[in-house]
Amino acid sequence: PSTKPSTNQSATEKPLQPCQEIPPGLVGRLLIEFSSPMSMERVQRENPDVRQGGKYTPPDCLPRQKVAILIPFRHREHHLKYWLHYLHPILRRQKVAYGIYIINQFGEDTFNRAKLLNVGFMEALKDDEEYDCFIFSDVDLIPMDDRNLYRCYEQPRHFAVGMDKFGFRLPYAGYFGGVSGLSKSQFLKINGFPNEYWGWGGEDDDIFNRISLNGMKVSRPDIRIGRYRMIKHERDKHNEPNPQRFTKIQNTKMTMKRDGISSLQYRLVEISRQPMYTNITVEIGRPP
Ligand code: UDH
Repeated sequence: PSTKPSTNQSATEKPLQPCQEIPPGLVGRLLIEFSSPMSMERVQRENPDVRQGGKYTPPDCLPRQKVAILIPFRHREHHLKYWLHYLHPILRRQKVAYGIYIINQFGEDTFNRAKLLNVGFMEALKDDEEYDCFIFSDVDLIPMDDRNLYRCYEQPRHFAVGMDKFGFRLPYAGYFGGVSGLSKSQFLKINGFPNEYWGWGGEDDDIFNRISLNGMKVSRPDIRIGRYRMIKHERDKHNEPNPQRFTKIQNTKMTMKRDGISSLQYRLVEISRQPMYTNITVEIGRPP
């Protein structure tokens, strides 16, 4: 009988050590621009060690967390190429084990960002039950500094603290939009995200309320490090500002127990494993 060496450790090599808390290969501030053309072929060529479905494991150390990165999506292929182009190398330097999931809303009914992210949480865990950290990122937001570490923290994390469109400042103290991250237990503690915010706005404030109402506090990177560039775009069709959002965010305390991951319903249309990401197309219904 032969004892087969594991894939990234031969019989003569030392066992892998846990990855360092602060990865040694980070470069700091990055130049981010969206004027040069981008193609999926180029992204693939530049990231040969990313596995089918957009999965990656550091080859030289044992990662401390397994991170599912979830992107709410519809008709933004152009943005996705830039996102993958910039993020794969950053995440590799950050020494995390990760998988990229595009949660693609089927059909042309009103968009629902938070419900798509709930679907992403469920489907990522079905794909790999070892995920213990979930990062929720808009497809048009690119971090400008790789010291902004995409992993989970003691408290729910807000990553996108300094977006260019807000003058690299938080627009208001309770802002939780753009890019955020919760461990599996933090996410379950708040019953996931609301399913009932259709159209643009409010869902991020509802999530912030859920976090506070459950006795947690948002953690953030230093404002000098948490800088982001947003790919400029016009407002999408079928994602108009939701006029109900102002009253809805007053009621989180009442609604969060019944509306969330516990009440989530959807119909899977297709899961397809692409070289640089996993695509999950899902039907999530429409506003009542
Ligand atoms: N998203 C899609 N497709 C859509 C709508 C939203 O993929 O049709 C996703 C995407 O990941 C996006 C995120 O949801 O990054 C958030 O939506 P958004 O980018 O529309 O929200 P944002 O606040 O922009 O960034 C609002 C419209 C601004 C119009 C400005 C015109 N100058």
